[in-house]
Amino acid sequence: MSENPSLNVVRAHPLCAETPPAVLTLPYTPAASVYVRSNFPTPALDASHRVTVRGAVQNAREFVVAEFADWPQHELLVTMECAGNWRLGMEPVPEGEPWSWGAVSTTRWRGVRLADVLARVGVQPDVVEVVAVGADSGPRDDATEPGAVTFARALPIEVAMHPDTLLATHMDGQPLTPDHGAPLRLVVPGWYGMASVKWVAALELVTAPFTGYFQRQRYVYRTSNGVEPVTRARVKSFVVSPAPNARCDAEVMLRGWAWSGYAPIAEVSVQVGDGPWLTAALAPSASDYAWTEFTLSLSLPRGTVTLRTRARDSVGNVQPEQAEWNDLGYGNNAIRSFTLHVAD
Ligand SMILES: Nc1nc2c(c(=O)[nH]1)N[C@H]1C(S)=C(S)[C@@H](COP(=O)(O)O)O[C@H]1N2
Ligand SMILES: [Mo]
Repeated sequence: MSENPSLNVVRAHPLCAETPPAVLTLPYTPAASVYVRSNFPTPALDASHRVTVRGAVQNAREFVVAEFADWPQHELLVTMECAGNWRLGMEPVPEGEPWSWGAVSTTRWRGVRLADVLARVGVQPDVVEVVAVGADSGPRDDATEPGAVTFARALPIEVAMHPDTLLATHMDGQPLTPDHGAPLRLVVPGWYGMASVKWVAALELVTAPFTGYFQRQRYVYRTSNGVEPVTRARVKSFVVSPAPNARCDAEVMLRGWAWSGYAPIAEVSVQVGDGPWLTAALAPSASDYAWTEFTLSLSLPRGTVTLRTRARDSVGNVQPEQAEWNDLGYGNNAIRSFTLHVAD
């Protein structure tokens, strides 16, 4: 995998790999370059794989993944980001995978609605969450307790029932690859990636909040103020062209992406040096859940110039100056500064 130019490998086993910077310039990430984040070895499953739906339901039952091909299909273009993306930008760098900027991709996911599956089994009225259980497991990485854990994450019932929450069988028009969760994965648009459970083996409807390892010990914001679950993707922006650290002419067209899991992007501003914040132009976004392109033409001073971009969404979330530091290094959406070398 390490020679694969389509991905920048952060760790080979289990595979954790970033979308390379050159590929992040594209509006849609080609399938081979969609970032990968796996906690455990990839399970080998095929379309004969069965998914059990159980817990607080009228009729517990199994579905063979192949049968979903006959159900109504839904396809969505989604920007998915790992909650640990840009962990390396935190000071000091917290424990965890050393992600730079590329644990984010934008691709088309197709499959059935989770709500359609839940309708078939009948949701009992007191259900609060749907726990998606993966087919992957392994040792816990905090070493406080021995024994294996299975990847499992809970979704509030109203998010599980949302018409855009998918059980996906396809990515970019092709059946899912093993690394991306074949044959069936959740896709929860707007949420950081951990919610989009791969290799779904069971869906468990529960009447009390789930307290599994990946719900309470991992994918939580752990600070001196307590523990909060990681949920939606925080508002973020970054420039893809010219590439950070590139040489460029004084007259440049700056281009980048902005997204928020809470609401559409309302504004992106750009600062050159310590000058005023300038408002970038926003392109119409290709989907409610895909990143928004911003552009700004600038006349830069010669020499090495520092620039910053700051996005705001339509419910008022703004990128902060400083990342909110947390033990596990999630949700780093601080304003990012970068330099350009402007030719004479
Ligand atoms: N079963 C399972 N699902 C999982 C994971 C995992 O390790 N096991 N990783 C999660 C995390 S942290 C992210 S960011 C996304 C990444 O999805 P991708 O590898 O298809 O990009 O998958 C999520 N779903
Ligand atoms: Mo992640």
